[in-house]
Amino acid sequence: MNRVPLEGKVLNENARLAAELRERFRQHRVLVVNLVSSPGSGKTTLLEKTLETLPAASRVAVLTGDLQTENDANRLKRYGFPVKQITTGGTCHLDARMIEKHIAEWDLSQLDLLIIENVGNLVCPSSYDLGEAVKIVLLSVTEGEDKPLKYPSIFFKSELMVLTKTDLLPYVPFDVATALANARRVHPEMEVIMVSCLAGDGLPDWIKWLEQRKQAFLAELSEPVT
Ligand SMILES: Nc1nc2c(ncn2[C@@H]2O[C@H](COP(=O)(O)OP(=O)(O)OP(=O)(O)O)[C@@H](O)[C@H]2O)c(=O)[nH]1
Ligand SMILES: [Mg+2]
Repeated sequence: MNRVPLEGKVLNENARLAAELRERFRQHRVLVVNLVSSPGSGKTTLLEKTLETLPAASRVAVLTGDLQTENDANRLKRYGFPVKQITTGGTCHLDARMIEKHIAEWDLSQLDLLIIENVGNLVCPSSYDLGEAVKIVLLSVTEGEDKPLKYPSIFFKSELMVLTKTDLLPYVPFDVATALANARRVHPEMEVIMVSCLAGDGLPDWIKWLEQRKQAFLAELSEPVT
């Protein structure tokens, strides 16, 4: 009976904290991106390829969320950048409090980019603001073209859809045009990048997108407040 009011209270508290975090990230000029997808769509693999590609002097850090295990952090730590695992226990999403706690030891003035890999889930992460500037949704070609229509909230809130595992297209009945049309039915301005982390296709486009988004973020910061 108290479920709805309690849920509302939790979300309000999260929104308050996320707004504080967003302000801190803006003050320190750190672009924060929140990667969301179903389990196994290739978030960590895309991050491995990203960290492998970025120059060693890049001021980037990663938080990665899962219910259990340090597996993803261990995969990502190999590239020499600061990485922390957030294990949520049973919770199906990250929240702003978890982000605040796990960045506490980091000096934000030493960072330009913070990438958050959310818990694999297309539903719950959509409701929890983490103070990020950008949400990015990944959809792999093995999941079906209909996912944007079935889980519209996260596709609506994401600026970019990364269509992953394109090397598998010859082996699965997945129609790219239909998937893109579905994503744009939910979010007409959706940007799309197609990547294969296995073959390397599209990875330069992804890195370029991140760089351009960083420049756009810095330009937004220098605009006068109206
Ligand atoms: N064929 C193919 N397989 C891929 C590609 N990217 C990732 N995979 C595989 O997909 C599986 C899941 O990849 P992960 O990167 O662990 O996926 P994730 O989204 O981080 O998974 P969770 O963190 O558990 O939600 C692994 O077996 C990867 O090797 C790709 O581009 N092509
Ligand atoms: Mg992962």
